Amino acid sequence: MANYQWYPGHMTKARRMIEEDMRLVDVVIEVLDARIPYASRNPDIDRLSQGKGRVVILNKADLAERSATEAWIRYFGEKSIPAVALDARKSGVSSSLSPAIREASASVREKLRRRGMKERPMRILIAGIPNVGKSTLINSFAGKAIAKTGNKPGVTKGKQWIRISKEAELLDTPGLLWPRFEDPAVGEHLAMIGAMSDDVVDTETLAVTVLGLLAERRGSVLRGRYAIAEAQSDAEASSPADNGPGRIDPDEAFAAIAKARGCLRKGGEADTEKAAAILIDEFRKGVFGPLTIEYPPKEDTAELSGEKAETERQSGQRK
Ligand SMILES: Nc1nc2c(ncn2[C@@H]2O[C@H](COP(=O)(O)OP(=O)(O)O)[C@@H](O)[C@H]2O)c(=O)[nH]1
Ligand SMILES: [Mg+2]
Repeated sequence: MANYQWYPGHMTKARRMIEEDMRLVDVVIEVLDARIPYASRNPDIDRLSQGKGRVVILNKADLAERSATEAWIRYFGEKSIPAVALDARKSGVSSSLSPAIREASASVREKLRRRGMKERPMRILIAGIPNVGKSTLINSFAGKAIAKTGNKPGVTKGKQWIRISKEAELLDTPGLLWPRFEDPAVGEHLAMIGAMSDDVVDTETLAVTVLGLLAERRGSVLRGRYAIAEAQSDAEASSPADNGPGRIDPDEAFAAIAKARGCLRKGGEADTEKAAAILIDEFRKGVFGPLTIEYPPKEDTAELSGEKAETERQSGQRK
């Protein structure tokens, strides 16, 4: 599990290492979490990977909504970055990725040709913020290919390459990137999926956020799972957004979860803190089904169903 905090020294080291690795490669495969492709994206990646072929992987696509992932693929496609949805734990990763890698490396190959250099395998770096599945992806790639090509004296001292096909080899260590810091929604979304150290976020605050998302998007599953009663009155609702049919009072919800799971303190009182932790954990495991937290900016909402368009509006995504 990711357990990191991005204090400045940490980030400086990551930046130095990735800049070093970038010099060695032709193609950068940027791994994102398909549930939060915006929050899991490094803010400096465009600058860092200038002149390189680019591929985006929307990983953990098994935990995201298919239609939203397709919208993200179109979004990156419009920026001329081939994007591929993936479950990095599954087999067949290599064949799902090869067309995108070929597409991304076309201009690099062309450049080599123009300079009169001979054909060689494209060198690839897998990069991303912690916990998006970089190591899993490398293992899936390597599982098939395995043959490490060894050090390349002079050029890539200390670096191991994994030959994945006649045309491509992969740097065996991933490039670690850092997330955005300036946007508080980013921190929240990273915390929701567990891509952030849990000791930098308050469990109950996070659980209220998760509860709000689930109430809005998976209300009946949520109620059914923990036997949470429908809110009787919304007289005490503090904002219009709380007034909808999806409204669930957090205190009542955590009490219900505690009861459903037998979380009691010594005196027999409901342990709502434990209930909050259970909710977060089950959400992260995907027990509420595939759920995308971030949609692409100004995706043509006419294409989405009314419900999804509404969801997009309500969840306050970037315009
Ligand atoms: N559901 C799901 N889990 C994944 C996927 N890829 C990786 N994981 C899990 O995500 C966690 C982090 O993966 P890891 O490869 O260590 O991420 P890294 O920090 O980017 O190297 C591990 O528990 C993986 O099993 C995926 O496509 N789907
Ligand atoms: Mg790793």
